[in-house]
Amino acid sequence: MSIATEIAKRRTFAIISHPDAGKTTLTEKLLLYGGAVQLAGSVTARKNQRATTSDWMELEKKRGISISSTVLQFDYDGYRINLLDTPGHKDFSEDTYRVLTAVDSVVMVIDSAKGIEPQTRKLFEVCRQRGVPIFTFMNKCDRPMKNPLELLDELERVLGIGAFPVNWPIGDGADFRGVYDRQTRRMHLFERTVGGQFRAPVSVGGVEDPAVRGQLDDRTFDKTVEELQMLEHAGEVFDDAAVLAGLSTPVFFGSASNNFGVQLLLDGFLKHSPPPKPRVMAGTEISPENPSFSGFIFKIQANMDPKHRDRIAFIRVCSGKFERDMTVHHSRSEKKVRLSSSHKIFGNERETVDEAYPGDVIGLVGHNSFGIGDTLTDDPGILYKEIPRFTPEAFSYLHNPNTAKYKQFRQGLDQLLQEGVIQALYLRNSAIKTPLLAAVGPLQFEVVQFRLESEYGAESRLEAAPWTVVRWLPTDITEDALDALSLPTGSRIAYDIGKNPVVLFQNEWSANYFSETNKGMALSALPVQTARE
Ligand SMILES: Nc1nc2c(ncn2[C@@H]2O[C@H](COP(=O)(O)OP(=O)(O)OP(=O)(O)O)[C@@H](O)[C@H]2O)c(=O)[nH]1
Ligand SMILES: [Mg+2]
Repeated sequence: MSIATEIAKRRTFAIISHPDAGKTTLTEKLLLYGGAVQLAGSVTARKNQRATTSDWMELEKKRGISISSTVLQFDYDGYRINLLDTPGHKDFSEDTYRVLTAVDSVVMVIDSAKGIEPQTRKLFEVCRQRGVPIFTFMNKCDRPMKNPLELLDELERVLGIGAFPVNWPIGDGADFRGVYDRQTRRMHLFERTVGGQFRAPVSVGGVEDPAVRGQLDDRTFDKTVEELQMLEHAGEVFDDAAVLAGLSTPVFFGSASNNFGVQLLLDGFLKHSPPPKPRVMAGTEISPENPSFSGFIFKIQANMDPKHRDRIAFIRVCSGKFERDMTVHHSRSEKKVRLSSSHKIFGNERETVDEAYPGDVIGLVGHNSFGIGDTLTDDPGILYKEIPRFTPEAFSYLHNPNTAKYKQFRQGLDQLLQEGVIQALYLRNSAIKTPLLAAVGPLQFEVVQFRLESEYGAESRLEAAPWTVVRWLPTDITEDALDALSLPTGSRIAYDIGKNPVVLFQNEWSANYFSETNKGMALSALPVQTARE
């Protein structure tokens, strides 16, 4: 098969939303269509515990939330689908944002009882900035929900995106009867069954068909007919170009936990979502058909499978063809590396993969020098700069209470630093060698402690640190200039892992005061990327 054919059948997307809207549940149900029924449960380890359940999934199970993104690849209806389930909690949003750099479209899940929630809104903004097409799934229709017209209105009002309902819910909560497909004019009846099976669609000319009419009480019927007429009257048509430009979102209603409306979503998504697009690099476009292989690492995770205590670097292929055992240029080390251990990933399961094409996400094992954001390519002229950086807002010391286990403690911490779970800072002129951890949110500290203990057998103790704001100083600042800075009370100078100087402030006010008293000293809220010698 030609590379163009391979590219055309790839669909790479992320599922995003506020915590608890049902992303992981939806992911699991989508897998049923990829013939992955027996494995579907491995995504939600907290629901179906499997023998291979890894430790970090153990933590997810305990807390009932996703703490890290999951990669799944499967085939459906002639497509090769790369699906990424993301965590909704804002403390883990760095991982989610990195995933968004690796996908070509997203499915935004909304809890129909709650509407647009804050985290959904933030993630949406990132997608809009990147021009990523968005498909919307209004979930939990089996529970009392907001008026569907109001939900559409929220999309338009709160997010400022046009909304086109592809299907429409009939009733809700205990009275939820199914969805009406506005394009095929077919009604899909919902039946509550254990295990979330669904009944085959009933084909009708319209809701007035007696077979369907008989299923609905007068109130539900009247309401549905009225709503559908209103939608028709609005006269909006499905606009593919607007969807691809991220200006309009196709909306599907359903219930993930009941596996209802999931196939309609999947089929509608595949029909309208884009295959891999060219990537822009320093103003030039790298087309997926470019004969040179290229891709970038957007995620690193160790110890996913307790049976193989190793480290996987996830790469999104952007151009050319990947072949196992190929030798490529690694941007960070500027060295040639041979990629011999490549895997197709399915949750925490893996399988050797011999070739991959643009759009594919594959896992590379056994390269400790790989870092998040690195480019791997045949053509050293290609360098992707896709990975966003975040400002930490939570700070805490991490003590090692057991000196006999220092090695394990250090090894585990270094791994977690490489995964980008947290950053480490070291106070200047300090005798204390305890690492000061910095993270986007405090739940990450809990993840660090849990993983240190379960994966490295190292205990740790957290101690609150008094800062809430960090700012990077110019990298070329001299030690004398650092001595000369006038620091507000309670502020400290520290170094990041690349030995770049930063200032820690107790609050925003103190950071502003510093800028006033140290005129001309530029502070950056984003971590600088260069490492000082
Ligand atoms: N009633 C009902 N409950 C649902 C539905 N879909 C998901 N849930 C429940 O909602 C809860 C959250 O589901 P998850 O799939 O874990 O949510 P999530 O979006 O992955 O959450 P995070 O990953 O933590 O952001 C679980 O208890 C699900 O069983 C649905 O269609 N109807
Ligand atoms: Mg989840």
